[in-house]
Amino acid sequence: MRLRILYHGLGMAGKTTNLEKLKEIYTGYLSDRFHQQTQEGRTVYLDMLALNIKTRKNDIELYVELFTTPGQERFKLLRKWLFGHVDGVVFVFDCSRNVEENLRAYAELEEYGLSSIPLVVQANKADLLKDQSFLEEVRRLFNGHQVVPAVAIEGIGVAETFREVLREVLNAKAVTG
Ligand SMILES: Nc1nc2c(ncn2[C@@H]2O[C@H](COP(=O)(O)OP(=O)(O)OP(=O)(O)O)[C@@H](O)[C@H]2O)c(=O)[nH]1
Ligand SMILES: [Mg+2]
Repeated sequence: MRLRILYHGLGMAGKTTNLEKLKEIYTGYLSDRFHQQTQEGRTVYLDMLALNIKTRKNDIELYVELFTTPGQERFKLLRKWLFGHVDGVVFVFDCSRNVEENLRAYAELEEYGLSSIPLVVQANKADLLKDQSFLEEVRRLFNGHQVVPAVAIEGIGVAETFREVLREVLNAKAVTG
């Protein structure tokens, strides 16, 4: 089964960091990696990581492609294409930025018709949280979605986020056939 998962969020939210860490965690499962094009640490085009894994329950072989969207506004067309071919989304919420900014990035998903597909929220940069009640606010905002706290740069919460979105995507597939 082929699955595509998109990591979306504000520029600098930690999308690429998630893929870098997953690459380390799933070293033995790497299929390929191309299209990475960065300039001074920013994703210019897009990142992609492909994994060959098996489901634990019924041993189904999965080919999972993970993408990140570039933060820059000028890749609207690429985004439109990407967003049209996605099975699940990780919304990387940047806890070091305010809610309004993050919600603007979230609104882009709705614009592209991705609001009804499986979605997991990663509350990233949890190390920069001054106030734990902020996390509660994020949970309230995304009521109905899983919110996984993470410090992507340390690899914390990265695998949990990926497993959660995979679980939700597979559940959705099982329901829709
Ligand atoms: N403090 C902290 N910094 C983080 C964390 N995760 C990522 N960063 C840093 O945030 C910056 C941006 O991370 P990237 O992964 O490149 O972000 P991105 O979302 O891919 O950014 P664009 O490709 O420009 O959209 C880098 O300097 C990372 O080291 C985290 O959990 N905590
Ligand atoms: Mg990036």
